[in-house]
Amino acid sequence: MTSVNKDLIMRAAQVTPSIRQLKWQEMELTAFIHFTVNTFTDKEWGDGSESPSIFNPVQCDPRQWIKNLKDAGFKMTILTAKHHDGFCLWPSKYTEHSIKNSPYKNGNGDIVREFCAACREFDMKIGLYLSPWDRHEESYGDSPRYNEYFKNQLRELCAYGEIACFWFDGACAEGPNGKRQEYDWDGYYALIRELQPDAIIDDVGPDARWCGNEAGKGREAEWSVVNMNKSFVQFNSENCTLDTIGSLEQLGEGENLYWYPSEVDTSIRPGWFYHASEDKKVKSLKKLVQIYINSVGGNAVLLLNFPPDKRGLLHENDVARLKEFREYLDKAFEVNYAGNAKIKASAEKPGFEAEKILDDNPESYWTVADWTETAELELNLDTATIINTVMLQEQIRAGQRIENFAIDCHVDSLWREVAAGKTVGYKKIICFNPVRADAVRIRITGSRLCPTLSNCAIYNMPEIAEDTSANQSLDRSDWKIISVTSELHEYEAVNVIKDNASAPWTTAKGLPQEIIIDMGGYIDITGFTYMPVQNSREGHVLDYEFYLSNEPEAFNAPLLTGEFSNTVNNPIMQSVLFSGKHAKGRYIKFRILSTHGGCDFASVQSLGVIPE
Ligand code: FUL
Repeated sequence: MTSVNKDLIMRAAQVTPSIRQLKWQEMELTAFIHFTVNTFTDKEWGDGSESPSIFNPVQCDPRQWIKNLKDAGFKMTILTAKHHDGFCLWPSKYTEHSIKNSPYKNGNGDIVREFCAACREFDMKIGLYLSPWDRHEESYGDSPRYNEYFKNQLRELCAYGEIACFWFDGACAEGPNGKRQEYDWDGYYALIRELQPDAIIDDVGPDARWCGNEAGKGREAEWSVVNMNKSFVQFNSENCTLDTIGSLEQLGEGENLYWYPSEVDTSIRPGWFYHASEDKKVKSLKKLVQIYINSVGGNAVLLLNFPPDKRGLLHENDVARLKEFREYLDKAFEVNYAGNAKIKASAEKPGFEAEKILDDNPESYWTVADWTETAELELNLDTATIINTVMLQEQIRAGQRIENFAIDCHVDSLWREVAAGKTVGYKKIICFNPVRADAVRIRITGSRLCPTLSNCAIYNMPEIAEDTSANQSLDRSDWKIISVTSELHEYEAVNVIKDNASAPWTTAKGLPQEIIIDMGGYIDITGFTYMPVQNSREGHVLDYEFYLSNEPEAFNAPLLTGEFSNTVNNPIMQSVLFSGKHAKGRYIKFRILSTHGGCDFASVQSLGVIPE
C-alpha cells in the first residue's frame, strides 16, 4: 500500500457522524406517506393542472396512519406536504393550489397540522417532504422568484413545531423545452439549520444520501464515508447510483471526506401513491423482510412508504402486512443465542474488552491494539443450537472501518465458514443456511485502521414461505410485430413481446418512434402495460400514445395519451387502464413522443395488454 493510500485510509477511518446523523441512524425504521391529488387521479406524478376540488378524502385519519406505524416500530414518518404537482396539504398563504380550495373539511382542513398532532400523540418523529420540482407554481423556472416562494413555504412548515426531517427530492422531468430552475439549495439548507437546527436534511441534502434505487436494495459494501468533492445535488445525481460509493476508488484524493450515510426508500406497493389496482400487489412478508435485512441490516436506514387511499386511510391490506412484519421481526429477534456466550478474542485493547459487545451500552465497544487490521472473536454457546443469522454492529462513533469479514460455525467439532461479507457499519445482518453450532467465530479479515464491534447477536430467523400470489403473465405467443419505425441490431422490436430483459427494443436516434403489433386475434381489453428497461436509466418513455384497431393500417385517434412518471428511479411495470371502459381490437400501436431526460432514443422492455 502506498503512503498516500495509507494516509487516506487513516483519515477515512476516523470520519464520524454528527449527533444528528447518529440519532437518525439509530431510528433504523422510518416511514413515508405519499398523499396528494394523485391519490384521486390514479397517477404517480401530477402535472399541476389538477383542480383542488378533486381532493376529498372523506375519512382522512392521520391518527390511523401513525398509530399503525408506531405499533410496527417506525420511529419517524415523512409526509408529502407538497409533491411535484404543487398541491399543498396545508393552507399555504403563498398559493391557491392547496387544501384550502378543496372540499376537504370545506376548505378548512390542514393535513400537515393533523399529521403533526397525530405524530406528537403517538411519539413519532415528524418529517416533511417538500418537492422542489413544482409543475403548478407559475414562478417555477424564474429562479429567484421561485426560490423565494419555496423558502416562504419552508418557513411555513418550520412553524409546525419540532420537525425531525426535511426531505428534498431530486426528481425533475422537464424536457428540453421545459422550465429550468436554479435551486438555491444552500439557501434552503441554511434556513432549515436556522429554524430547525436538529432536523435531518436528506435525499438531496447534507445529512443522508439516496441509496440509488427505489427497489429496496442496498449495496454489498455500503460505506458511510464518501469524498464529497462536489455539491450535494451533483453528488446525488452522479454518484448515488454507483456501486463504488465510499470505496478507495471513490475516495480518490480524499479532499473532503464526509459522513454521508445511505437511506433506502421504497414503497410497500409498486407505486408511491395509492392505486386500487395495486391492492393485491402489497409486497409480501418475505420481500419486506429481505428489504429490512438489506437496508437496516446493510448499514442504511429504511424509509418505507405507505400510501393512504381515497378515503384517507391506510388500506386494510397494507395494515395487515404491517402487523405481520412487526410480529415476524419480534419473533425473529426474540432469542439472542449470543446472550450468554463465553467470549474469546484474538486481542483486546485495555478498557475495550470483548465482553463489551454483549452489554446493553451502545457506547461501549471492543477493539484491538492500534495499527491492527485483523481480529478474531469466538463466541461459545452453552449447547449446540440451530442458528442462521449473525448481527454485528461497528462502533460508528469511532468511524466505519471493517472492510471484510467471515463467519465460521463450529459444527460437529469442525469449523465451517458459513458466510463472508464486506462492510459492517452501523448494523449488518448476515443470513446463512441453518446449522447446529456450539460456537461461532467472527473473523475480521480487513479493516481501515483497528476494527471495532459494539454489538453482536446470534439468531435463528424463522423461514418464510414463498409468496405464491404472484401475477399470472399474459400469453403473447401468438403476437407478431407488424412494423416498427426503427430498431437496433440485437435490440429488435420483437423483444417487447418476448420480455427479453437483456436486449430490450431500442430505437435509432430521433423521436417519435412507433411499433405496431398484431395480437393474433380480437381481444377485449381494459388497458395496456409497459415495462421500462431495467438496467439502464436511458430511453425511458415519457409521453406516449396508445391505439387499438381492427386493421393493421387503420388506426384512428389514440385511445390513450399520457406520461409515464418516475420510471427511471422506479422501473416497475406500468399498467394504464381506459378509465373503467374496455375496447376490442386486434392491432395495437404504441407511439413514443418523448423520453425521460430528453434522451434522443427510446428503449422498451415489454408491452402487453390487460384483458377484460
Ligand atoms: C421520487 C419521486 O419522483 C417519486 O414520486 C417519490 O416521491 C419518490 C420518493 O421520489 O424521486
